Amino acid sequence: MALRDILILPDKHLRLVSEPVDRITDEIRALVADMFETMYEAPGIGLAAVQVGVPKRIFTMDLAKKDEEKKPQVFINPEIIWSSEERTLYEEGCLSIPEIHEEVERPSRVKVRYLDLEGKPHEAEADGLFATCVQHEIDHLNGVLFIDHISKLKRDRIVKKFAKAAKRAVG
Ligand code: K1U
Ligand code: ZN
Repeated sequence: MALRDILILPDKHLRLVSEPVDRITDEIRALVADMFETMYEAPGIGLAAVQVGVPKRIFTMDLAKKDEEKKPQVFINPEIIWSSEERTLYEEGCLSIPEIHEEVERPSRVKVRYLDLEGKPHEAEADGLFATCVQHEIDHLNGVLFIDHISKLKRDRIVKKFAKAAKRAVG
């Protein structure tokens, strides 16, 4: 297992549309193990493969609270097959946009279809933070960031701030 670097805005790879996984190989299993290590170390509650530079339709998630046992979950080729009309506001963060938190409105409940690491199909009905996190991560697989759901004014400010920091980092 190894820690991988998390791509930070404005890295253009974050805008790639990830490709479906056609076969679960040892390489995919190693990637997932590295994603869990990277997500726990960050720390985060979710991580999409594209955030570590691998544009494949995979994300990891663990919504267990600090005092609870770890509950690692992996979603391969996830698809939202139903969304509620009802919408909820949640203050989101993103490991690729550190220290920025903004309220995002999304469907309150979704049904998600996905494969596990054995290639077995599953369907889950999600609400609360589970629903928010699934939608945030599937957005990553489509090259969408949570700042795309906020006002243009706020988004432009955030993008400018990160572009400036990236420029400073290269000297
Ligand atoms: O995809 C990511 O960038 C991970 C992101 C997931 C997420 C957070 C909030 C709403 C929707 C999706 C994070 O994990 S940001 C860090 C975070 O939320 C957190 C970190 C430690 C403890 C609790 C939460
Ligand atoms: Zn994110």
